[in-house]
Amino acid sequence: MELNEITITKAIIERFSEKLIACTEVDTAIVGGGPAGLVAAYFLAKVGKKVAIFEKKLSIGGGMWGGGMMFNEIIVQPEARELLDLFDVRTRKYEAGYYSADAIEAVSTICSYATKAGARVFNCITVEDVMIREGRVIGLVINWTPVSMTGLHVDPLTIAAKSTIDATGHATEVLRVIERKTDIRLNTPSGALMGERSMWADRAERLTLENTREICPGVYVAGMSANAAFGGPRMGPIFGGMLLSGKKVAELIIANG
Ligand code: 48H
Repeated sequence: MELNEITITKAIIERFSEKLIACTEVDTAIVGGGPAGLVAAYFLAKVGKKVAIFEKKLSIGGGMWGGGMMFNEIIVQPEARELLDLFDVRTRKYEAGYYSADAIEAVSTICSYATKAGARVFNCITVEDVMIREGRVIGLVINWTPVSMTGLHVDPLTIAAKSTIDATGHATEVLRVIERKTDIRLNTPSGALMGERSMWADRAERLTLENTREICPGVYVAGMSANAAFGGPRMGPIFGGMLLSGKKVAELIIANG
């Protein structure tokens, strides 16, 4: 059989369109495919929720690929190691309370679990705005990342979501849009984004979990974004809080129906 380039082209266009159309209305839209977003996607998809991750970069994994300062190893605490066990990511004890894992194995394996559980990942798509009805976020406004990178004037498309997770890391991009463009008050002590504080790993890891919650109607915050939203410190290249936050946010969404 001779390969036909046009058949390949049609197959890609049709298959991608099917995938995107199927995700124009989802149970949960996850903004950001870093560790928190990927873990949340897995736990939601596993119980049958329709989940789509929108990731602005070409690759998923966020800040986890680079470990600490591009030394591509991550460190996790015993509680998070159990989660890595569940994902079949191999860990090695460094000393009591500290386990290491290969960052590349962690990202690729967790993503594999999430997609095989049914979560869809749309890379190269930036969430640039939200849709609001009666004080609630009911969906997202998306566009190709190269559109914003090149400054092209191209109008976006929209996705309806019963719930949204801001898992955009340090940037808190969804919350920034909500703060800038809507009258919605965030569920933080100040009612606004409080901003990330300087490094304090122990406190930061605890606060990441505590601050993983619904931050305004329809929007949950997870991972580094939770620290930045609630004024928590950063923690450096320890990833247990990110992974456990992804699990917690999925559990909250499942509990809220
Ligand atoms: C689509 C977007 C948008 C947008 C951003 O940064 P991440 O890895 O986030 P987490 O919270 O899963 O993990 C944080 C961790 O990687 C980290 O940075 C740590 C532990 N830092 C400690 C320290 O002290 O520095 O992933 C977020 C993802 C990225 O891939 C972005 O490209 C993506 O979100 N993203 N995707 N639309 N508007 N904004």
